[in-house]
Amino acid sequence: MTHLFEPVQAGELQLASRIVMAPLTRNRAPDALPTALMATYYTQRASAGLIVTEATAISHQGQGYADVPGIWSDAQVAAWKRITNAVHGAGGKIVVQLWHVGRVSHVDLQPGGQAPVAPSAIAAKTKTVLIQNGVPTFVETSVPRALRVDELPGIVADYRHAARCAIAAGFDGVELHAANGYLIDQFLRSSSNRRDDSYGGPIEHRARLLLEVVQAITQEIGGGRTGIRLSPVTPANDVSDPDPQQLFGYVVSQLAPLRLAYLHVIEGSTGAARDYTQGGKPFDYPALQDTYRGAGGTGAWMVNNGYDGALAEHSIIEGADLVAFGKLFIANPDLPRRLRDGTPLNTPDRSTFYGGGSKGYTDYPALA
Ligand code: 8OZ
Repeated sequence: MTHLFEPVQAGELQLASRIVMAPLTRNRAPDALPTALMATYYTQRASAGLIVTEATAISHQGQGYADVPGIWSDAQVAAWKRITNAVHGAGGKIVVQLWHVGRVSHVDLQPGGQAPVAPSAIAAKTKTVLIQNGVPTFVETSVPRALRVDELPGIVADYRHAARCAIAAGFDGVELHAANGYLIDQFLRSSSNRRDDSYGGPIEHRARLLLEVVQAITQEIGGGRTGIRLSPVTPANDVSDPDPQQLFGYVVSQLAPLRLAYLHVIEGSTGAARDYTQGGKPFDYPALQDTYRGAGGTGAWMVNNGYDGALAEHSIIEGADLVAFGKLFIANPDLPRRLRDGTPLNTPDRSTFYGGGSKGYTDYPALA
């Protein structure tokens, strides 16, 4: 495990190793406010080269699950500041993942009980979680309404505002969540985007919202503090596209000039098969990276999905710059040390992934 422990520069982020804590939804922020327990959880994991926070809503409308945090209000900024201070005090680096769920929501989570918003009025065949009488309960997502074109500048402005809040809260940067079938990915993929205006139809139209959002964020905080997460073939949250290679090749070529800190690519089906494909042929990730580099992209290349230490080491040798670990970081607060020393890993407990308190959150043992 030598390569994983080399320092690396990702835009303006100077990282002590290639080991990243992946964004992980944990549903422990009632009223969308980060808590002291979350500070403990993240600080325990500060030996990561970089922490990406759990997906964090940019606005009330961007919320889609019970007890996920937000980053749009002064109270949220103050609460996150305690977390970034604690992580920095422990020598870590942390960026916040900026999230708008689009149609993956429920009227009970939306302002005024309104319908969630989406590129088109097509419901996602997927579930979300509400707290009903104190009990986390899976429910079907609500049928969304299609966003009017004159509403899109407001959404871009919400992302920009959240990026400003992130810096005010002391984050080292932000990661734009453009993956896993949430709002930006709903615009990208043709199954969820049936628009016939300048935001739907050809690839260049479907990528427009993503590019406007990245431009707004980078204007606000600089490309060197901005990363982006993509999932070219995941079926998560009921999205698909017949030609992901073309679609995401276009996206990364357009991102190349923005001098982003990193591109974070989920390989295969999120949290599941790495060899999952859409569009009838295997997705060529090295070709995607070549397209980005060929277009002048300088950001670090971060890979994710089902990595263990050996596969991670191999991927760095093959040209990845960073590897994000999810479930392994849930169960092993000192994951970098365990990977370095070859120490056995704790096993994650799925029953405590979403919601609850310290059990399965801050009580996994670290080595003495
Ligand atoms: C698991 C449960 C809820 C949300 C993602 C933000 O898939 C999520 C998520 C994961 O990106």
